[in-house]
Amino acid sequence: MRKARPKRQGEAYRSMAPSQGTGMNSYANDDLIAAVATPPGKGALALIRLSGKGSIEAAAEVFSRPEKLLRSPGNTIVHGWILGPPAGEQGGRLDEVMVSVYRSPVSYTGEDSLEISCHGGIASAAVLAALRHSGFRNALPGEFSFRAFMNGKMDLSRSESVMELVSAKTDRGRSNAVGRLSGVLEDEINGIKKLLLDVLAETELYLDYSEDEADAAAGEAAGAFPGREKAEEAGERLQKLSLSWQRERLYQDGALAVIAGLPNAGKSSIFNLLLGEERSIVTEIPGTTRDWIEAWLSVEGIPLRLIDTAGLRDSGDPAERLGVERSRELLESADLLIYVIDGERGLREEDLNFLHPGKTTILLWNKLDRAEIPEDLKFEKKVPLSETAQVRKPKGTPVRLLPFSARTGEGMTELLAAIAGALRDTAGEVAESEGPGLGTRRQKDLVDSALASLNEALNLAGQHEALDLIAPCLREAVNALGEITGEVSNADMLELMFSTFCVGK
Ligand SMILES: Nc1nc2c(ncn2[C@@H]2O[C@H](COP(=O)(O)OP(=O)(O)OP(=O)(O)O)[C@@H](O)[C@H]2O)c(=O)[nH]1
Ligand SMILES: [Mg+2]
Repeated sequence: MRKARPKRQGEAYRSMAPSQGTGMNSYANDDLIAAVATPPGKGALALIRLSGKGSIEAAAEVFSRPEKLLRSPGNTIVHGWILGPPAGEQGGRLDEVMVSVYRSPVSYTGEDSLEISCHGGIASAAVLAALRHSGFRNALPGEFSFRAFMNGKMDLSRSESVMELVSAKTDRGRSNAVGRLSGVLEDEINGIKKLLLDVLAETELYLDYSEDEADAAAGEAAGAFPGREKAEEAGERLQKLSLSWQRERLYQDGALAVIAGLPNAGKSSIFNLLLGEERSIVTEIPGTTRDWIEAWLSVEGIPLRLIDTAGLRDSGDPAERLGVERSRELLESADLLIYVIDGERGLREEDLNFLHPGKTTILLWNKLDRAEIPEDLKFEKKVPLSETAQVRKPKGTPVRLLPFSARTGEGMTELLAAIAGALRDTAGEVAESEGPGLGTRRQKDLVDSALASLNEALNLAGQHEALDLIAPCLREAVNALGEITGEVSNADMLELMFSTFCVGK
């Protein structure tokens, strides 16, 4: 278990000017809050979360065994019924529940809290209504996590990872978020900050000398910037963190891959094979697919939005023409193009017209079971198209030609590896590098801002500028890092951040 930070951040927050909309339900108040934390709809069980000073007493008012609840120590569970007005034939019983009791400060929010396990669907709505009657208001999105942050239970980077965790699309995305939740990023940021604070302390030591001494010190340190090595190490670590964002984003948000090609090439067959189900209609008639069809899948932990499109050709049929138009639009926005060649018919001039220079492309030679790749087309992976296919395409289009058969499944392993490889390449060389990574755009912007300030400090030092010019840059870098963990924060930023969370979190 990590130790909670001793400082109660809420005090500082509350003393700040409140944000404009100090509406009744501002985050910065001590109301009793309640929310259903499980998804809405029919379900065997639902979980209602409650928090706030006095929440156990307020919940006891609608509980069948109030004394038992009031006497319960923290981290215990009490069985009973939620009672609701108006008392009906069942003696006002609304639902049979199990109530977990947490006592401050040992709870997620740091406040007295409860979790009510009730029945799902309309039962949970009735329980929530009864709780509102006894003084709870509906929690705002992310309000439980907001209170956890305010009460020093976790830093901002870990609060953000809670949201990343519940939105993760693949196991890899989940595992990256869990790393941040367990404090990997917080530790790295604090480590870098410690280096910079050391440098700053040394710098300020020189500044604190009287003028004469300062001259002497400056003479001694001529050309030398105290703590340069530490500053450079901090710079390298910040750079690594900044680069990690592309990798993390790939695993969080995923990428768009579009399967395109001439009619009848086997696009829908390949789409179905990748999904492992017969989602898209396959026939031997060219022009079968009209509307594009999409599905999500995980390729080596990368969430991939895969789209099957209408075969590209000029058609007199208005519906097919519209389908082809959509295919072209999708092709434009794709991160990756999986272009399918009908091996039986060979590579045609039309195929080459549809290949996008500059677009990362995997070229599939499909129907390998019927036709081998002709000798003159056997070009190596990643060879610029223009050199091999003798067409007027700008050089540099990375094309990988893979032999494939949707009928036999040959080439499937290679295709999956090529998709993951191509996407990692586009996410930058560092995609596979290990170490802590950034989880949000906010963190990335702050790391970049810290890096810019630090580089400025190093530049000034390189030009032998006075230390009192360098010190403010270092301080700015330290402040930017403090914003990542939430040590330095402002009310509007916090409300904006937590409002993107889901209700009940
Ligand atoms: N022998 C063989 N036939 C294939 C292969 N892949 C697809 N086919 C056949 O080719 C025909 C067209 O396949 P589809 O997957 O519908 O092709 P498509 O590219 O989606 O076609 P449109 O939607 O019309 O653009 C079907 O009869 C498939 O069974 C393959 O690898 N080998
Ligand atoms: Mg099709």
